[in-house]
Amino acid sequence: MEYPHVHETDSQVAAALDAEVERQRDTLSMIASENHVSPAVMEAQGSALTNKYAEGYPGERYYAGCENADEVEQLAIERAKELWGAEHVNVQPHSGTQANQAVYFSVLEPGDKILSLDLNHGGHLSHGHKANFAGQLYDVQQYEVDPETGYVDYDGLRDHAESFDPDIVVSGYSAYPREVEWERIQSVAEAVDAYHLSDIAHITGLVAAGVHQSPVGVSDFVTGSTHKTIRAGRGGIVMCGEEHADAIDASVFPGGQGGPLMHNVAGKAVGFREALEPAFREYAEQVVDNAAALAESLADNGFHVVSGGTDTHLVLVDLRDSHPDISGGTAEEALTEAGIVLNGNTVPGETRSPFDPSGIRAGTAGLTTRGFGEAELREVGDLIYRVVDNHDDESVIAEVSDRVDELTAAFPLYEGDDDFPTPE
Ligand code: DSN
Repeated sequence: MEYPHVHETDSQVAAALDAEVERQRDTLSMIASENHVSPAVMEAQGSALTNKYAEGYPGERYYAGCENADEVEQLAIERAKELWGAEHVNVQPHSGTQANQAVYFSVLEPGDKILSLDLNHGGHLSHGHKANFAGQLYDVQQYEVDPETGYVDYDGLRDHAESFDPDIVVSGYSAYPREVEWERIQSVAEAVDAYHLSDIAHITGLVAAGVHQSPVGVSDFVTGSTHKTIRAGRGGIVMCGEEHADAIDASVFPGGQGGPLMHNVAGKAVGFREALEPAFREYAEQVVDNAAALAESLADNGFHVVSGGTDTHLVLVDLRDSHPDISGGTAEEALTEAGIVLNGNTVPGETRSPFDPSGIRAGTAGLTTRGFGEAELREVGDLIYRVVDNHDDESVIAEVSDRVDELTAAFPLYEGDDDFPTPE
């Protein structure tokens, strides 16, 4: 992965771009929201479509010269419909948060009520945290996971919905390791005459591959991001039934955004094309098997794994039982030094600040893209425990770092065409 023209024009940015390729190659990328897209997706994202303004939708643009933008956006839409089975798809949101914004703007008025999962229990900022526009514009109350099991407290959610009478119920999460019972939450939303938004940002790829149940056709709105487990170009997506199509489109543009980022829409189209290949289903299954192996290894080592395991691509560890004196931030720092990149994360019943929380969250989408299997993930679980348990011992960190070097060398990234097979 080389940037000869950037080198010619701007040596400072070129150096940082090169360093980023090296960083991704030489470390274990385990931030649960990240992945490594294919060179084809990268090329599309770096294409001439970055120059094009295309406000509007295919066939109905406000500017001339949109015939190629139309082609690309239409392909992205059709492929998304095939992947997720949605009646209507909007591929223009710049991110998952913008996708959620489009849904809120389409059916809520300021002051309306949102019922969503608490951020500390696995929710997302855009589900109504007070630091986000959603928490500032709307009246938000939050449900929680069961403190004993770590699973969504579905009965508590029903009681809460009956007392709060929300206008929209939000399901789908950012740090929740279990499959979501979409239909159960839909029945709660119906019982209180609320809309239901399912945000599958983290699990778009697992749902597309059929590895997880789909909320499409169950919930009123399904949003997602397109660069996590689905491994396409960066951005967001909204899916809904035909009855909401016009409102969603108007809410994305002109309601919430200006010109679409057509180069990213091209990256989405190419990534969706890749995800339609049978190999993608194998990839998604391996992501989940790898996460289960990681969870088992972390638990066997002595960590408290929230909910006792995982059904998804991610594992959440609450450090308070095994390492009460170590924060997620301290663990994150020591692990980064060893070449294992994940994030400190809040946990259910959080007692520390979100800036230095009590847990760590790790995902397997990126390592699975590199070719890691369950044996490697079990070893990575051992390495994570060793580093956290010896977070201030430089010799242990150096030893783990050497092993990370061996693992990354055995599973190369962005080095040759074999890393990312071309679809037939
Ligand atoms: N920042 C993403 C995550 O890590 O979950 C979501 O926006």
